[in-house]
Amino acid sequence: MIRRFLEHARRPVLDLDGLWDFAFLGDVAADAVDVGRVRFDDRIAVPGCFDASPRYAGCRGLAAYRRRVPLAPGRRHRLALSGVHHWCRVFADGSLLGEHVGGYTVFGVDIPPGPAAAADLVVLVDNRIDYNRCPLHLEYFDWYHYGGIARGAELHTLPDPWIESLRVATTDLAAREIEVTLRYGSEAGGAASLELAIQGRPVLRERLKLEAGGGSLTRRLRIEGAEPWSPRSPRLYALSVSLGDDDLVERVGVREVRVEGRDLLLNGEPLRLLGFNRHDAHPQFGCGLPEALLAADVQILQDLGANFVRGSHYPQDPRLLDLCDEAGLLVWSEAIGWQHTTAHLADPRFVDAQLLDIREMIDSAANHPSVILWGLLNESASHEPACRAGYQRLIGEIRRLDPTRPVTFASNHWRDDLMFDLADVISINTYPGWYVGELEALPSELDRVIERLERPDVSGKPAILSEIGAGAVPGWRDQNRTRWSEEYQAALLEAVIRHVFVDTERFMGLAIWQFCDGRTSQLAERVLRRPRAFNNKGVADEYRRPKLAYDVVRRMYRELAAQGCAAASAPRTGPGSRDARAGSPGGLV
Ligand code: ADA
Repeated sequence: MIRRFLEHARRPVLDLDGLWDFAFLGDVAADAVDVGRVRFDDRIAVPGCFDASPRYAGCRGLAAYRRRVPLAPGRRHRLALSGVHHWCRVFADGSLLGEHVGGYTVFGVDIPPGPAAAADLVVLVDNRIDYNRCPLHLEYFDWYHYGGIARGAELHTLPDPWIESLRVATTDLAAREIEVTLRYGSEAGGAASLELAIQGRPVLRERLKLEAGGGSLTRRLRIEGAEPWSPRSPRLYALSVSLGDDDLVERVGVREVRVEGRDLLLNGEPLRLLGFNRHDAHPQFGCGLPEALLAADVQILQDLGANFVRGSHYPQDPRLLDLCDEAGLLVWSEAIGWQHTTAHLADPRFVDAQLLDIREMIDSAANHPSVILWGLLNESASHEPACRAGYQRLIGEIRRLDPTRPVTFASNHWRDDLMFDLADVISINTYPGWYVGELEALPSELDRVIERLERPDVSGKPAILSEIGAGAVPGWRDQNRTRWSEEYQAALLEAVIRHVFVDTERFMGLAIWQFCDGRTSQLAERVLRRPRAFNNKGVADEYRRPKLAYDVVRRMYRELAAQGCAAASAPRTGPGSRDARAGSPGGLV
């Protein structure tokens, strides 16, 4: 399933997770493949990544997935796919239905009404790096690009009319008022009933006249007595919408996020974000993580005392966002990107692919109350005047699609960034004590960043230290406490948290790089700086086994959370929590 709950009680939806017929075709062009003649000689799991399995480890090429599905003759069907990496072409009984560029997002491909009662769905999936065909996944990025149908698949039988999309936003927190915008499809239009219910209780009933070809409608309603959503009380309400014979269930968190001066306010309370950067990655699952692992990652983040996670560096799995909604974990969701250049920002193909990624990210993630920030273009050339038009275009699209959330981008050009005026929140990536300077100089290096944040162009905005950290090869303990040792990483992160949250107060948030280790690119110039061909800056290894730094960060984050910082999550100390075993955390200072 694409979400953690059933989105439809009436619309027929077939969950296509499970084993699909599979064939790895290798270095062939998709145009040269006759999908009706592919010899499917294997089976592979969806969700998942074929190149995370031993048999296809490290393979790059074209792969074919096949699944025979029942159809309702005469009805329109939609194949919903989540996270296909990272280019695909979709067929039904050999007829081309469509193709898609970019992994990490949810998209649909329609099967037009016809007489057939069943069909062979074939998805050609390609994990080769090809800028001309897919400019979003590039080899130099500092993470490994797996291939597959990574996050799930469903087959929807659409009634007429059908619900195309649903957007929910809090419009008046005090009045507990939400705005519901529904886009619908309809072949011929005509009369249809509309009903909205909250927690099963009808709150709106109307008889509508729908436009032929489809349209949209917006309604506002109050959830009387609703408890606002927050990290301490992540209260969700089921909103059921039915239109004609179709329906859709969404979960609503009534909450408001906005910038006020140097604060990021959640329901009027200033936030202090205690967080991590997290990649979707695991050695055995690639970027196609089972729900149980997503749930475990959220539990670990809570155990660490975190209330915030940056989904670096791409749109997040809807199942993870559902888990964050339930846990009260705050999320920075960003479009895919990594150190893009002026050439990329000047290339219409790149900008168009970015616009698609942004649109699909927001369509899929905008209803999640846990998502409090939109980001894009991680560490790209925001110090180059030639990139301004690109930044304006992409940030403008984010604001057009969702004016309710603040926008930011992680800059590694804090000295000479030219785009800070376009962001609501200033986010800085910097690695003193790792890439530059020694650990002893870290506080003074951060003070230079803070001085920059006092300059008039940014002094009135919230600031997040969106990346900082050090590598530690798992298990490497070193009496010399040198770089790559667990001791060095623990000492550096202690210095970071102390300087950011005890010695100074300019940053309202910190996202440590990173939650856990993850495989990176196999490019020689990358690997030579990445022991094991992994990014080793996790406070845990790739199997989520804690390093020395884990308990250091956990103690300090929990202490900060316990100091009652606004809206910080209450770390779960349920049975079996590490507190029960490790004793209460020592003092921060
Ligand atoms: C950058 C980048 C991260 C990662 C990190 C590192 O800040 O945004 O994705 O590559 O550096 O580990 O060096």
